[in-house]
Amino acid sequence: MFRNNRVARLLNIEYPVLQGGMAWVADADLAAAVSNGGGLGVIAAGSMPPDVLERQIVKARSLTDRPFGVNIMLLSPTVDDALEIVVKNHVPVVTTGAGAPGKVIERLKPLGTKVIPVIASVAQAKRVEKQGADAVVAEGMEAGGHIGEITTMVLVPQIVDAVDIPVIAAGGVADKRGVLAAFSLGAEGIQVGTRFVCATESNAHSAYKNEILKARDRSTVVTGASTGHPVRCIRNRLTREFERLEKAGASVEEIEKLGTGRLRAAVVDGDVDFGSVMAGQSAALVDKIQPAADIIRELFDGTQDMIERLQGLSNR
Ligand code: TUI
Repeated sequence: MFRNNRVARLLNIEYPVLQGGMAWVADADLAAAVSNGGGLGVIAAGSMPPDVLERQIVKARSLTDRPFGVNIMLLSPTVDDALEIVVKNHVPVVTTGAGAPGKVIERLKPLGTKVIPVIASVAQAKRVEKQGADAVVAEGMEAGGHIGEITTMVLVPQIVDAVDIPVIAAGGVADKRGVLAAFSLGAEGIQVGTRFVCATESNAHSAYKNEILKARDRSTVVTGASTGHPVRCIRNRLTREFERLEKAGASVEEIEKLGTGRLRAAVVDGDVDFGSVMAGQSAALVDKIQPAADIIRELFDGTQDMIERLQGLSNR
C-alpha cells in the first residue's frame, strides 16, 4: 500500500486512484479490473435500473476480492433505489455526482459506508465536509461529462485549504505528470475517467474508444451551459446541433430533449456522430488501449518517494 496516504488507508486500496463513475461505461467489468489493479473501481448507478445495478454489484464481487464503489448520480430518478441496493449489498464506498449529497451521507454514514462526493466548488466542499463526507473529489472543468466552471489547477488548492478531509483531484489527470501535479496541489489521491474508458476491460464501444484515441487538444467542447448543466463532449454533429439551438435561444426543454438517450447511443451503439461522446480534455493524452492494471502501474510507477515528499509540502 502507498505509505502515509490517507486515501489509500481510508479505502483500503494499494494506490490512491479512483475510477470515475461514468454512466453506461463504468460497469462491473471495468470496476473489478481497476480494483484488481490496486485502485478503487466504481460502478455507475446512473444509467442502471435497480435490478441491473444489483446484478452488477454481485458480478463485481465475483470478479474481485478487493473493495469497489458505486457512483450515485444525483440527477437520476433512481437515487433512492440505488441507495437501498448499496445498503443491502454492503458496498463499502459511494461516490456521488451532479448534486447535493446530504441525503446520501445521512443514510450511509451511520452504516460506516465511506461517502465521497464529487464537487466543483469550495462552497460545496465545505458543505459536504460538515455533513460528514469522508473525502471529496475536487473535479475541474477539464473533466468530461457534467462539469463546473473552475480548472483543476485552481480548484484543488482552494479546496485543500478549505477542508480537513482528504481531497482527490479529478479533471485532466491522465498520466504520471498529472498525478504528480495533483499531489503538488495538495491532493492526496486522483480520480481518472477518460483514460479508463480506453481500458481493455471497458465495454464502451470501440468507436467511442477510437474517438478518445484520436482526440487532440481542441477536440472537446462544452455544450448545454444555457440549461445549467454544462457537459463536456468530443465535438461532433450533435455538439454542433446543441450550439445551433443554444445560439437560436431554444428553450431548456428543447435543448435537454436533444440530449436524451445520446450518451447510451455513443457508448453502447457506437454512434459517435450523433451520440454524446463525453470525455475530458485529457482525451488528447490518451493514446492506447491497455489493461486497467497497466494504466494504474504507469500512473504511479516510481512515484512513491516523490509523492511522499509532495505530501509533506502541503501538510500545514
Ligand atoms: O457528475 C459528474 N459528471 C457527470 S454526471 C453525468 S450524467 C448527465 N448527463 C446530462 C446532464 C447532466 C448530467 C455526466 N457526467 N461529475 C461530478 C460533478 N458533480 N461535477 C459537478 C458536480 C456537481 C454539481 C453541483 C456537484 C455538486 C453540485 O451541487 C449542487 C448543490 O446544490 O450543491
